[in-house]
Amino acid sequence: MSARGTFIVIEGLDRSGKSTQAGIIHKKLAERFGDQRVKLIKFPDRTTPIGKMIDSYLRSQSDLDDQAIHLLFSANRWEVASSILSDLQNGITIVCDRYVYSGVAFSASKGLSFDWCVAPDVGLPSPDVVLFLDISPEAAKLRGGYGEERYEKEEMQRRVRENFKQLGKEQKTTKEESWVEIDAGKGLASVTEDVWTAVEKVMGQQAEDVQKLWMHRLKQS
Ligand code: DGP
Repeated sequence: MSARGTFIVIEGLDRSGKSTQAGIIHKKLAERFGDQRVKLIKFPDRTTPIGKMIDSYLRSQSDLDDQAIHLLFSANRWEVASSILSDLQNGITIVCDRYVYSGVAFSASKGLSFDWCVAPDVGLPSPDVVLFLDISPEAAKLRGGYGEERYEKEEMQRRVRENFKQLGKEQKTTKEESWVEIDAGKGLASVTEDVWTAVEKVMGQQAEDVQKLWMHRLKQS
């Protein structure tokens, strides 16, 4: 068993149930290990100055070039990279609602190249597991609230889903971090069970050192 915390990332389309599942995992882990040993974080973090710019963009109150908003999303992760690292090293498990995979999947769906999208996030703390909550855009659309923000359009979500799947394929090839696809179109209890099974499998199994994400991509270019 590793003494450091486990870094658990939850990803998926809008309305896939990510935030609900992140909350449930956080609660269950806190019950098991204590409140002080588990943290729930979320990207974008809309509370920081960069996060406020992102929030304004997502609510269509401001416009930015696709490249500029992509870099802001990445900077929003880098703002807390060192605190993620020190928490993990101090034995705190982190449950993270969205991470770099959203960064690539959403921006690439606007036509930016995959390699360009990946680059700013290279070197961030690498998750120990990515739980990808997979749902069809049609099913997601039927869930409440869809359509309020900039990216919540069926055609865009379709491209985002394909990009997530491409990222999953690449993760499986490189085996850099473990990628678990979960059918999020099922009922809440069933999704919760699948998510929890995946979490239990990885808890405490990680290497002692937190890896830097996607470094091999940098060396290739
Ligand atoms: P949320 O607060 O989880 O509902 O996410 C807000 C929206 O922003 C959602 O449509 C997904 C999108 N998003 C999240 N992270 C990124 C990112 O890093 N880059 C881009 N382009 N979009 C993102």
